[in-house]
Amino acid sequence: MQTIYDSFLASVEASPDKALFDRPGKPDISFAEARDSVWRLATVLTDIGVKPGDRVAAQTDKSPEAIFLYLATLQIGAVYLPLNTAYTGSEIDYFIGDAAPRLFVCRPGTLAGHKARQNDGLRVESLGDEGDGTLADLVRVAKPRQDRVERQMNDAAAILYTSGTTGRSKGAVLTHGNLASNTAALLESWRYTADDRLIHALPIFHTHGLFVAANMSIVAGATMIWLAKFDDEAVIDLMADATVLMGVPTFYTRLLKSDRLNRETTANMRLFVSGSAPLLAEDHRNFEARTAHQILERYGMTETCMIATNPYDGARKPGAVGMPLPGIEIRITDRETGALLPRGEIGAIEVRGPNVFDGYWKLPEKTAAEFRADRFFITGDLGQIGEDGYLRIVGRDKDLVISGGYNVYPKEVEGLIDDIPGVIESAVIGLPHPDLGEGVTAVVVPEVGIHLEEARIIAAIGNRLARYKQPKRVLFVTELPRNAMGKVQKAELRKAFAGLYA
Ligand code: MLC
Ligand code: AMP
Repeated sequence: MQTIYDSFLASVEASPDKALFDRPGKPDISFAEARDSVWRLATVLTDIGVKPGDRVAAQTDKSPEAIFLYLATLQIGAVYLPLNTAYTGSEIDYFIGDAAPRLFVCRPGTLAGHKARQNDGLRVESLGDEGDGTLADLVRVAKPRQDRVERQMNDAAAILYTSGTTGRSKGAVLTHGNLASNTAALLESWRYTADDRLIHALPIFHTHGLFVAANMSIVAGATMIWLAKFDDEAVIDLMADATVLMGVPTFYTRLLKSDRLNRETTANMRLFVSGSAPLLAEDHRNFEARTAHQILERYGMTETCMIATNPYDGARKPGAVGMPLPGIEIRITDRETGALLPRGEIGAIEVRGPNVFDGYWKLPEKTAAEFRADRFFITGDLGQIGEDGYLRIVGRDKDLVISGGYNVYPKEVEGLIDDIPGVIESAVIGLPHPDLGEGVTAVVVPEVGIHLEEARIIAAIGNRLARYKQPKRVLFVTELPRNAMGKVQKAELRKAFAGLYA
């Protein structure tokens, strides 16, 4: 098995002149041009003092240059740490404090503010999506560094932060072996080759856009048709010249709203993939009726990369996430005892394989708590394997809302709302949302005699929490439903307000 970086070099060798990035309205970037930029970036990173094992954190807009930064980081044996562009200053403070990166790359417009963080151990530079930024200036005059630092499969390649159900976000450390093995399993399962042309409309700071979509294209030697963000009409326009789309369920909900989604506009496409959140069975069926394509739903997680997929050949079943990828084991266990459950019963989904991460950054105890003694990782999802052998996810054993494919951890939002004067307590829940799958909703108990307003609650947490984590609606109640143990019954709240966004 080769690292992602070595596979990238092999793709360059195989077809140097082929486009890695096809950018509508802008010149293509070939594999060889990409390698040149990566090599010059590697020189810049080395000159800055980034050593093997050091973290390179990036909060950049989506651009080919950000992918070059990722590859150059791997080339010099450092660890890539991408950050959601929606994170606010206080969220960034936490990530930088926790991960202690050697370099933090931000957007040009935010450089002045972030420069204050620079010190002997941390360099701050900027990188824009138009070839701009202080890092891009250094790259322009740098000589290419061609050699690469040898890495083993169990060395860290990346850290992705994922929030915990308690406390702050945890950094999931992914190894070169995790990324390489998962990419190989996906290429085989989805028959992805150098002939594919992927519409890349996902953000590149999460597993889906970076370790599934981009890694697969880099390793296969395929072309990515590069969109800064998802736009349903632009995606439909591009389908005539593309073969694959990977998206979160909201992509498909929005595509279905367009009159132009039909057999003709999708005729050139061979594969539509959905993941990161449950795809509505209704959307699966409507999509097939309109286009004759069955969306292929798969299941994954930051800590495990991709776990299961519906078959490429064979039935892609609505509401199911299919079978484990090659080399990966899945089992369903009793939530409390960990005992294996008979086929068909609902229990905890556990996974083992070369895809499963190394552990949480500097948190050995939290890591240990989420693994069984035999190295199965407890996903926190609840599921069932049917007589047909397909895995179905039926719920979550973790308090988590997934809005448009982004995870929101209620505890983090509740903590901030509870600090607002006049609030006794709050419960943050996800309610069915026609566009985002789940809409983040806060149910707040004000102090007796205190009048609180929805807008004031949202404004009070506004600059401390990424926009997608903020409640779409705030509801006020006199008390929260509790069980005999005093635990807030979120299921009751979800039932009571189920129609809020209908
Ligand atoms: C944007 N907004 C969201 C949101 N995305 N609010 C809630 N949930 C979201 N997901 C807010 C913005 O802050 C803004 O608020 C308003 O909605 C419009 O912003 P926008 O930028 O125009 O939004 P849009 O482009 O329409 O984005 C929606 C989206 C995007 C669904 C296309 O969120 C997206 O690309 N999601 C993909 C997430 C993803 O890649 N997840 C994979 C995680 S990996 P306002 O109020 O300021 O207007 C993983 C593992 C696995 O989970 O299995 O893959
Ligand atoms: P993240 O922590 O962002 O990687 O999110 C991972 C979580 O997304 C999983 O634990 C699941 O709860 C959810 N998820 C991913 N893919 C699917 C899917 N196809 N169906 C349902 N839930 C999914």
